[in-house]
Amino acid sequence: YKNPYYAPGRSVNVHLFEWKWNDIADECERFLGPKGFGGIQISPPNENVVLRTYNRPWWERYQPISYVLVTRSGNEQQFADMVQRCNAAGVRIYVDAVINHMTGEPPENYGTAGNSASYKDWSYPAVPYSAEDFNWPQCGIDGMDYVNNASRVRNCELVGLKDLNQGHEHTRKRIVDFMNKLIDLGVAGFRIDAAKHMWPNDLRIIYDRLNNLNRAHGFPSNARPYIYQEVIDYGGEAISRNEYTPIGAVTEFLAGSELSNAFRGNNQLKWLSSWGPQWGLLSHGDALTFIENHDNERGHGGGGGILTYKEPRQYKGAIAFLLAHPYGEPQIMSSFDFWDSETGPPMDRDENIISPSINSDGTCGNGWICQHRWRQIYAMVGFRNAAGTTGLNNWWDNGSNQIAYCRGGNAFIAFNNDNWDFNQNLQTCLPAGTYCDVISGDKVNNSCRGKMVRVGNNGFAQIFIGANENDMMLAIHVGPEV
Ligand code: ARE
Ligand code: CA
Repeated sequence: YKNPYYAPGRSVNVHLFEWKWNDIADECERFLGPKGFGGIQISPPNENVVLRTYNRPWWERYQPISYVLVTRSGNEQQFADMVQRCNAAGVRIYVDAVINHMTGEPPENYGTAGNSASYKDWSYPAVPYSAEDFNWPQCGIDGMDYVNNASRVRNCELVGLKDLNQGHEHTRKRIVDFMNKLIDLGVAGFRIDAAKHMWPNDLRIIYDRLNNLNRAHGFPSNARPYIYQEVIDYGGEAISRNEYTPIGAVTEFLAGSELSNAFRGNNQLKWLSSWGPQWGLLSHGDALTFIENHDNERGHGGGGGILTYKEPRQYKGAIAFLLAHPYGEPQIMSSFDFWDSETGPPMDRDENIISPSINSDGTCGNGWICQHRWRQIYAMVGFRNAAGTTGLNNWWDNGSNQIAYCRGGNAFIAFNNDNWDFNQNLQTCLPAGTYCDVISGDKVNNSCRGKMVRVGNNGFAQIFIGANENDMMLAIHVGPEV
C-alpha cells in the first residue's frame, strides 16, 4: 500500500482542492501530463451534505450523505472520464476517502445528489446506514481525549460527526464496495481522512479487501492501491502515527512544520543537512510529505505557523527544498484564494463552482491560486524527475542559511536565506556545459530567460543568488527543462 504507482519518470502529487472533474481532465492533458506530475489528490467524490446556511463552505465535502458519485465537482460519468483521461496522460488520481463518519448536526439534511438523511435518527438511506452501523453509546471527542484516551478518539464523534463503526461487518462492506468501485474506475489510491479516528485493525481488514488496481488503466498486475493515512502527530498524544505505518503510508505533518520554521528564518538552513528520519520524521517509504494541507493552510486541523501561498518567497523556498530532497513522497497544494477560513471555492449565483481561467502567462484566474502553475514550483517537479532515484551528495553550506547540494550527477540546487548575497564557486556534479536556471526563467525556443550557469570540466560553477532576488534558490539539472 506504499507504492503510488506513478508512471515512469514522474513524481509529485498535487491536491487540486475543490476542482471539478472536467477541469481536472483538461489540466491533466494540457499541463500536468506534459510537466511530469505524478498524481492528483481530488476532493471527496461522494455525495456530501449541502450547507446553504453556511454559504457552501469547503468543509461540507467532509460530511458524507451517501457514496453516490455526485458532488459539485461532477457526476459519476464525469468522474470516470477524468480518471480515464488523466491516466492516459500519465497522471494518477488519488481519492480523499471520508469513511470515519457521516454528517454533523444539520441545519440541512440533504445532499449533492438529492438524497436526504435524518441525522437525529442515524439514518442515511442512500447508503444505506442505520443506527447499528455507528459507534454507540454516542460521545464526543474533547481536547484531553487526544492526550490520554485513544479509544474515545476512535469511538466518539469528531466535531459532532456521526461516527461509523468500522468493526461492524455491514459498515465495512459498504466502505469496501465504495472504495472498490473507485479502484475499478481506475484510481490509484486513497487519502484516508481522519485515519487517527479509526482502529488500525479495522482499517487493515478494509485495505486487504480492496481490489488490485485496474490493469485496463495501465497498472501492472497485482498492484495494490496507494494508501496514505491522515494522522496528525506532532508528538505527545495517545495515538501515534507508528500504529498506522504497518498498514500503509502516513501523512508526515512534521515535514511542513519544520520546513516552514526553517524557511521563515527560525532555524538555520545548514541543519537541513540531516533532513529526514534524523529529524524525527517517519522513515522514507512511510512518509507522504507536504508543506501545507487544505486544513492548516487556513487554520483548521490544529494548523498554525505553516507557510502558504500568502507568503510566497519563503513558501517557494520550502517547497523547492521538499521537492529537491530525496526524502519522502511529496505532495503540493493547489488552492483557491480566501480570506475567511470557512469560504468554499469560487461559485456563481447558482452555487456552481466556477472553473479556473488560464491567463496568457499560464497562471490561473477566477479566484484560483494554482500553485502548481507557478514556474518555481512546476520547475521543481521537472527537477525531481531529472534527479530520479539518486541520493543526496556534495552538501555545502556557509555555516548559516546558504546551502547547496547535488542529486547524483543529475541535478544541483542552491538556496540563499541569508540577507547577504550567495556567491560561491561550487561543485555542481553536472557534466560541463551551460545550464539554464529553472527557477529564474523558462527556456523559451531554446533561449534561456533565466540565469545561465556555466559548468566547467571539473563540474564547478560560479553560483550567485542575490539577497534581494525574487527567489532564494537556483536549480539546474540535466534533461529537458519541462
Ligand atoms: C464542521 C464545523 C464544526 C462542526 C462540524 C459538524 O467546522 O464546527 O462541529 O462541521 O457539524 C473539516 C473541517 C471541520 C468541519 C468538518 C466537517 O476542518 O471544521 O467541521 O470538515 O465538515 C482533527 C482530526 C483530523 C481532522 C482535523 C480537522 O484528527 O482528522 O481535526 N482533519 C480531517 C480533514 C478535515 C475534515 C475532517 C478530518 C473531518 O482534513 O478537513 O474537517 O472529515 C490536534 C490533533 C488532531 C486534530 C486537531 C484539530 O492537532 O492532533 O488530530 O485534528 O488537533 O482538532
Ligand atoms: Ca471513529
